[in-house]
Amino acid sequence: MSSVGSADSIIFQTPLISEASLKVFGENIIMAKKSHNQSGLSLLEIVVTLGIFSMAIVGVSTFITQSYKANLFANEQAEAIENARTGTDIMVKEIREASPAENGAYPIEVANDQNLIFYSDIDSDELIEKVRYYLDGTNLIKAVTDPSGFPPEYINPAQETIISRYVQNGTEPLFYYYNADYPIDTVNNPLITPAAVNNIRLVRTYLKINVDISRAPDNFILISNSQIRNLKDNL
Ligand SMILES: [Ca+2]
Repeated sequence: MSSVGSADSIIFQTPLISEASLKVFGENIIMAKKSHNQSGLSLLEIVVTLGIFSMAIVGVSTFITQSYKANLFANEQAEAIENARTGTDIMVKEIREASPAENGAYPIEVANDQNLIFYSDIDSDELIEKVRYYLDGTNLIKAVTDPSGFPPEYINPAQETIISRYVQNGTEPLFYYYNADYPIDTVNNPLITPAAVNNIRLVRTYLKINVDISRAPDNFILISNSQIRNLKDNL
């Protein structure tokens, strides 16, 4: 009996231990499986997330770079236009005040497409300077020669300054010249260059400004007119 009993108890006890052990073991397996499955999914998720994140970073970087470039172009273009505008305003006033030179020369000496030489008191010191505006590549240059000696001569070295950069006229004229019959006379105007200086009454400056030649649609055109006061026919 006891043996049976013990056998029973053995029989009885063994399943108890086995069941518990199996349960724990089974849970461990399930947990291990779960754990294994979780780590697998996480790795996949990490890869996918990293992929998406990388694409997002590239996208954001590209956007920021393009925005920065666009902004940089806009700022540089605005600055170039402002400089050209300021330079042109001064140039227009100086051309308007063109006067006979200290040595008696005619107010305008050379009137070509991209080269204008005239005389004007540009610094209000009651002496007439010789002024030259010309295009050198994409730079609009101003060259000023002070008179000296007696009788006065214009033999001093010219003081050159860059008035405007990024002038993209290429071969297009920087200056157009008009006679006293403009705007009625549209046949002879603008005058053929080099213009006969005696016929000039009005000078039109034409600047095409662009800091980046590859962005031609963004050309900024600056046009100004100078009616030369001392050459008006009614004086
Ligand atoms: Ca002067």
